[in-house]
Amino acid sequence: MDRKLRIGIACFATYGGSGVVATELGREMARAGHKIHFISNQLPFRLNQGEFLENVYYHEASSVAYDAIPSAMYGFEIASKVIQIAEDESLDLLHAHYAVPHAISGIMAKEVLKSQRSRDLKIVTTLHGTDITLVGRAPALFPLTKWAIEQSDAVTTVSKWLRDETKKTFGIENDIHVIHNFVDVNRFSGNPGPCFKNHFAAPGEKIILHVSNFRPVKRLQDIIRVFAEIVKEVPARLLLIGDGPERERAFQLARQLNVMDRTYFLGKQNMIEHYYSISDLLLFPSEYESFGVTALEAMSSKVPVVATSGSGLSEVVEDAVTGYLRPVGDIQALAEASISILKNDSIARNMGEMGRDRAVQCFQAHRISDTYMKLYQSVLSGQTYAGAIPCG
Ligand code: GMT
Repeated sequence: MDRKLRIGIACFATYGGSGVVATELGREMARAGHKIHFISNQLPFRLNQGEFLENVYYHEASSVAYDAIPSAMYGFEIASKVIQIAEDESLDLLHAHYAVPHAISGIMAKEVLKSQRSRDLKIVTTLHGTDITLVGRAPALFPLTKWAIEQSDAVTTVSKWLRDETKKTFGIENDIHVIHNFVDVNRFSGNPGPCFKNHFAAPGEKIILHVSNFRPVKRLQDIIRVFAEIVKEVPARLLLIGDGPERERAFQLARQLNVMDRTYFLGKQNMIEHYYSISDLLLFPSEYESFGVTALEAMSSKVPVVATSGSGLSEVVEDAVTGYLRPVGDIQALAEASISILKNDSIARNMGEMGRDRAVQCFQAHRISDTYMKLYQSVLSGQTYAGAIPCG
């Protein structure tokens, strides 16, 4: 099908994996000539990078504040905006990223449009992780989340692990397609940029990086503990990029373990590729990750990854090849794995190269964007989607 599509994308605007994936996917499709209409309550931050983007539109859901109603309006505002844009822009489909509330809002909009006999707006829902493992499964939201998953015209998850969790948690019998996340391998190339190692480290010191939203699931305290073990053996600095609820506790622990003078809390940063390009290791000891875009960005930048086993990270990081996977909370094992990489330049280089190869072969943006496009086309033509076999 050569026809260019009109696609709405409902996603979160602020820092976080699902918003990044949604925005980068939309940009990739816009480059291929499809008209992409982003719908959110703020300009998504990856759209806000100071460049002109052809075929990209942004529609802000208006916010209605009323004292008697707490913060529950966002989902309704998105649904209303979807109805309006579906009609004004003749959308072919809406791609909802994150079940709560975007998929629910999308299905609400679909029902309204159906009742008005306006159009049959197809809804493709991508589940990202915490929408299933944390928010959507909470009893307060369970029935609505299950309804949105079951009513979507197609559902995807960003890993096999998340597909299995979704089926188990919600008892879903319909097909759920696995489409892995992706990375811009040109942007995350590991090539030197304007940021130099000596901005942070003395000659001979290693740089360890962590990037996240500092939520409890990221286990920031484990990062500080592992780092404190590492510096007993290897001179190193820790760069922490991001911000969130665990920052203060991490601060305190870094002081308590006497590593504060070697730790940089850098806050939220936009040009993170420059930090990857000076790093020797990414530390990512999450309790679980449905995927872990950060690990993939590190691999694409030739940075070995030490992460945790037992979740979607195992579909990204190849244990003993592109880094190491160790049990959640096992500080000693995570530290030993890190030290073995930091002490051996040839292992580090080899893992970095293998990570880059894997990112290029399996997780390039255009490959994944083509897969989504095939899914859209089968939804629009009413044919069964054969599914793509995820690489790796
Ligand atoms: O917790 C986060 O990291 C944010 C969250 C989000 O939706 O923004 O990330 C989830 O979606 C990302 C993109 O698909 C995945 O790479 C992350 O692994 C996933 N987070 C968790 O599963 C904890």
